[in-house]
Amino acid sequence: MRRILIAVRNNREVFADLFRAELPGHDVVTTEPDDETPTAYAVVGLPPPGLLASLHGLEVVLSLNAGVEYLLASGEVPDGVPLVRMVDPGLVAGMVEWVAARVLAWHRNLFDYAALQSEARWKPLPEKLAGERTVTVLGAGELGRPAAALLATIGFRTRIWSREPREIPGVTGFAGRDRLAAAVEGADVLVNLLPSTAATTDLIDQALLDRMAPGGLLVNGGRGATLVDRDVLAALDDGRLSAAALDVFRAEPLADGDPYWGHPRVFVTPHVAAISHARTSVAVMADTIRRHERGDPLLHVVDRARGY
Ligand code: NDP
Ligand code: OXD
Repeated sequence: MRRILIAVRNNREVFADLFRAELPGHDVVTTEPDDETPTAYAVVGLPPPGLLASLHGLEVVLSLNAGVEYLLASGEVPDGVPLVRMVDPGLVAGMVEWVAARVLAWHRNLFDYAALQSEARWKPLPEKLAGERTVTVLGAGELGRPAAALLATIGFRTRIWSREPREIPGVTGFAGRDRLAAAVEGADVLVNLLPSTAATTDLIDQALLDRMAPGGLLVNGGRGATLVDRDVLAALDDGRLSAAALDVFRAEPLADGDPYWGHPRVFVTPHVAAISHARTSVAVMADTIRRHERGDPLLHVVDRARGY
């Protein structure tokens, strides 16, 4: 009976019951084992330091998160043990909805109308058609591709940027660092859905923001480390950006007193753009375990050299 350790932070018993239903022949535990039985599978979000290193017999580490920079930085996933990141239909749906909600709220002046209502002011604002706006999505992965596809379906002129060329109907693709500036040139909206890696750290800086059309929107659903925060705040203060919708931050939770909290043109959500729902994510992770035990290639294994 192979052991599955559920070491997620919240709702461990909910996850464990769903795993027991999916994989009845396995020993599903929710506390750190103190016996000699190997732990074949560890299901983790942000595990406490030392946990992964303390397990023996690990065959696969299953991340509840799509972004795995914390796990890679810990150095605790043993060499040779595959780390499988979360790719889950619930997570995809959440991110696509959150990105569309933020882009549409800005496009239809809903942030401004909320401010006008707080002053009881009846003031129609100039409107544009979606087809008159350009949106650039950074990251053409599991989340970036469907987000860009929906924005294009709504009617926005949509571009996407990735390392390797990716084709999405109705979306203009750009690939490679030397095409980043072209991807962002004249964009009204910049959406970040990149993973946090050495190559993406501080990528969205003053020089890149200056490529956008004046008065645009920045949407960050990827990771906080991709933004140079002082450059974002400066662009908001002088009107180069008219708003920023931020879900992720360099340090989370966002500290008391952080300038983002009080900025009238910053719209903060607490890393909830897409969450791993227990039901859908356990179905995906159980499928990974079945694949492993059948000897089929695993899907969504993190490339540690690339960092995602
Ligand atoms: P994927 O690994 O599927 O996609 C990553 C994309 O980024 C790929 O298109 C990849 O290019 C591109 N990319 C990576 N590095 C570079 C680079 N240096 N230059 C250009 N393109 C690059 O990830 P997901 O779409 O599943 O998730 C993206 C991120 O979203 C996660 O890593 C996580 O940080 C964040 N996230 C945030 C959540 C939230 O609630 N806010 C929830 C879930 C995820 P290529 O296609 O060429 O490989
Ligand atoms: C993430 C996630 O990577 O919640 O942010 O999956």
